[in-house]
Amino acid sequence: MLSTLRHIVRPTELKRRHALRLASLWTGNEPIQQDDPEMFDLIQQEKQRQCSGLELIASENFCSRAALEALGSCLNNKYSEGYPGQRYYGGTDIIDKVELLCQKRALEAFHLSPELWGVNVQPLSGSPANFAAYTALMRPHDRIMGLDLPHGGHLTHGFMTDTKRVSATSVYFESMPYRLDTQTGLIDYDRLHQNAQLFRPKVIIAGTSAYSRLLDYKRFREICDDVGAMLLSDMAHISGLVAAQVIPSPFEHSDVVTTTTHKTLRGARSGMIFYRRGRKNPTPKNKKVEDYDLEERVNSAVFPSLQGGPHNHAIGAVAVALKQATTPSFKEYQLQILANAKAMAKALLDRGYSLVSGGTDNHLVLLDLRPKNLDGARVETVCNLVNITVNKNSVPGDVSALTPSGLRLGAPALTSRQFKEKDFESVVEFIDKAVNVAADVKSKSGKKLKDFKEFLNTDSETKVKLTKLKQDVNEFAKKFPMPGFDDH
Ligand code: DSN
Repeated sequence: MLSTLRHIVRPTELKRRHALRLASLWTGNEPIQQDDPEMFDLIQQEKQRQCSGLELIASENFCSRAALEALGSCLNNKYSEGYPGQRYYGGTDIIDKVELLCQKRALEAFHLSPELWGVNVQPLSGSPANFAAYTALMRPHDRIMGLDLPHGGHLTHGFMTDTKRVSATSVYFESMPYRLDTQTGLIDYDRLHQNAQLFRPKVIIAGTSAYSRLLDYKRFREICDDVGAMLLSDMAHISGLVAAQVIPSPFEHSDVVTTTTHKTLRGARSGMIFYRRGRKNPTPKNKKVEDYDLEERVNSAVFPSLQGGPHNHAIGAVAVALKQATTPSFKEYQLQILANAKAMAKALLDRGYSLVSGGTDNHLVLLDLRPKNLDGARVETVCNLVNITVNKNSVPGDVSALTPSGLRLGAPALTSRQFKEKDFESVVEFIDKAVNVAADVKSKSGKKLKDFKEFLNTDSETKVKLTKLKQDVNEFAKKFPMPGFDDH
């Protein structure tokens, strides 16, 4: 009996002791390759994907090595609820310096005087920054107008459908979108103005997620002044271009400016809210002499209303990127983004493609696939199989969000890999090949996206074409340098 029991208990006990021994040997200083080979392997795979593919998501970029080093630093370890000089935790003297440095660099990067602008660098990303800005500017159920998502706006700008208030912005506030003129693909400012006169919003948002033209901030300001609204500009997509002063800045005309920090700005993932300080400009309809009171409202909206401890590693890494954003090389980089986006637009037009608004003035193009009898979902699926990373996107007139007709293509990430105009012509050639595969498969498969995907995965002739295209894409992409990490 005893020996049987020993037989049952012993292996378990041995395992327990072995685990304990291993645990006692663990110091926390082991490299990830040793400590967590499974995660290490996934990271290697993702590195490979990034290095061997063509990254065209307009909101993505490759962060610098220096910023990634700050992101993966000991700054991650510190709690610091509150603001510099007024924290709810001890040991924050250095963290205070990190946050103050980030604030100072943020104002410098966007050419702002600290007398006229302040900045909160604690928002965790763009959506939290926007919701904090709304919380600062509005009471629940106050009215807001932003560009409709299917017309190029962002979810957080108040997106709702006929049957559902999708974004929390439309749940907690009353949202009325403005749209593009579907003929020109440009924002219909006249219509926005008319509707704003009726809707009387508290806040109008000048910001976009998939719009390839410049915004007329002066016009937004005039509309705001006419209807007594505040102007919030969300420059997330274009903040690098704004910092480099290669496109118009929203700051001159806005009350509040929000942004992410990892798109054209090329920093770590985070968010910022800039707010006006000092005397308000009188408007034709409001000549009262008043000072802005946004600092306290914005800061308390971020913490304690919506967030807890700031992500100090992200704030440190953003500070690094903001320093880079003041250099001549950064300006050159932003000019190259504009040149590359234009080259991509031209190459697409030369091949007979249709672009919403007919071209681009910024970092992205929005391809309308309807004339090709295709949609963004099918082309995105094919591109994915050959390591071209793009995203399907609605274009004006679309009804389905699942199979929208557009494809959004951005230049920032590949420009960070030193791609020039002629390289973007090659990129368009690869995209064109993927579109041709999509057209061929669509003509041979059933009506549904499911049928299309099944055919793609099973038809041997298509598989051969895709394998060849992927190989060509990989060979081409690997020739370019990758900032931030080594490709092995
Ligand atoms: N999701 C980002 C974009 O792709 O535009 C914005 O937050």
